[in-house]
Amino acid sequence: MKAGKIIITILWLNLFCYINLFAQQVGVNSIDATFQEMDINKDGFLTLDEMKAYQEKRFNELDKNKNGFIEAEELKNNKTQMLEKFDKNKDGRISREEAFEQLNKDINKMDTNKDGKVSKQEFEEYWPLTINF
Ligand SMILES: [Ca+2]
Ligand SMILES: [Ca+2]
Ligand SMILES: [Ca+2]
Repeated sequence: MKAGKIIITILWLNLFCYINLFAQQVGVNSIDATFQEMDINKDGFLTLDEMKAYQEKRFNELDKNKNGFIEAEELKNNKTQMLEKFDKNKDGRISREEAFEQLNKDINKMDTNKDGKVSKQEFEEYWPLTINF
């Protein structure tokens, strides 16, 4: 096997580990199931409102002590990645504002054809990097 091929294989493996971590965190097994759950009006696209509603739901689930923040101990195995990504003011917890700010950024990145909504294909391509509370 050529070096390039090995590197690509390793990258893919990493990607799948990453997907797995998020799937474990949100308690779902597939990208498809998550997309279906997020797509409230079932038109095959995700809008900011739909994604916000989903994030809000996940946020409430994760915020076990209901103090309006997600703390490290409320996150499971991928807490360092989640915290690093979301915790902008570095106080060791994720606020709703921080979560929403990140969601906004993620949607802009996901929406590669810039039509203001996220298609299934765009979602799948971006999934490994996505918020997915
Ligand atoms: Ca929709
Ligand atoms: Ca909390
Ligand atoms: Ca914070």
